[in-house]
Amino acid sequence: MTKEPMKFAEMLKDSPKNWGRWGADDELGCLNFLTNEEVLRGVKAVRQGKTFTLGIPLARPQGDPLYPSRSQPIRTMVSDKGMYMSGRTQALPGGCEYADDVIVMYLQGTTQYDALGHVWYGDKIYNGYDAKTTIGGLQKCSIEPIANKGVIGRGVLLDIARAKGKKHLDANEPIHLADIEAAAKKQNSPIEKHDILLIHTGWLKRYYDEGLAGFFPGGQMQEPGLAYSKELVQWIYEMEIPSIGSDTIATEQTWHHESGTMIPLHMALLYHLGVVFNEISWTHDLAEDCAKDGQYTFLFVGLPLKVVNGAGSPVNPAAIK
Ligand code: UVW
Repeated sequence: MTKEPMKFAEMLKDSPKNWGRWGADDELGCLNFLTNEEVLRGVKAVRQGKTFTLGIPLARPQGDPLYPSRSQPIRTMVSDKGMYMSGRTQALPGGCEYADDVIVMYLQGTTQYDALGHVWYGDKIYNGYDAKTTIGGLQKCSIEPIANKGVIGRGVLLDIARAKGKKHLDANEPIHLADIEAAAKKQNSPIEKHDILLIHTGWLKRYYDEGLAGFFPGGQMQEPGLAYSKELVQWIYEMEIPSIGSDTIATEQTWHHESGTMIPLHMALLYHLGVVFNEISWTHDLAEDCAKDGQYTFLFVGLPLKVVNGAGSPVNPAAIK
């Protein structure tokens, strides 16, 4: 990891910023682009009624794909048949018995949304709020405003793996603007202003097919994904893209080798522009279907939980074609 935490200040000094664009009290960022008209544009993309849920299985006994510093979700039964059999719990009047369980997990520990206050450099978070507002819980730019609004609009799947003729992208493989444009052209699905982008790399399927050896080659996080460039950032800014998701943990190429930084797009897009990141989405089945019927656009519905002061939230997004 870089030893220069402020490298981003220099690297991104001319990068576009949306701070103040929607007022000094904004906590929604580019979700402000998702007006009622944009929801209707998403609804118009529904032509077949096919629904794909994009959440991954949560809290499997053998573990889930996670950012390496995060621990696995723990789900524990607090009421089950055993409680009644052992006489520690009595059935309700009438005979009703029930199962209850508790889960302890990172809010980013499964398919999830990042809050706009999730990442920053220096002393400010998105829209110029003091980074000290994150202490003890996000007083500003938590996941709650995003959850209150919902991420709903026209989605487009960009099957970068298929466009490159691969089952999955390689470790550290960058996705450039030219790759996005080539995939959109190949799929015959031009990207429109305010589209919610969903990037398919095939990387997440490696976790389930090959285990940790394939997913963390050499024990390292080396995900492929969107690669930082001024050109890509400018395009996302001009296209007014509200949200980007993918089937990787970071939604971007983990390492930007040219600058020696990690996750610079979290800074240039989420932190500077307020683009909302959705991560660890199961895009495989959707991608297979899109390749069969040629329909790569859909109504996208992403509804995180209203976690008060939360830095993120689990979600089970839906793509409805
Ligand atoms: C970090 O990269 C720190 O988190 P995430 O990928 O969940 O946004």
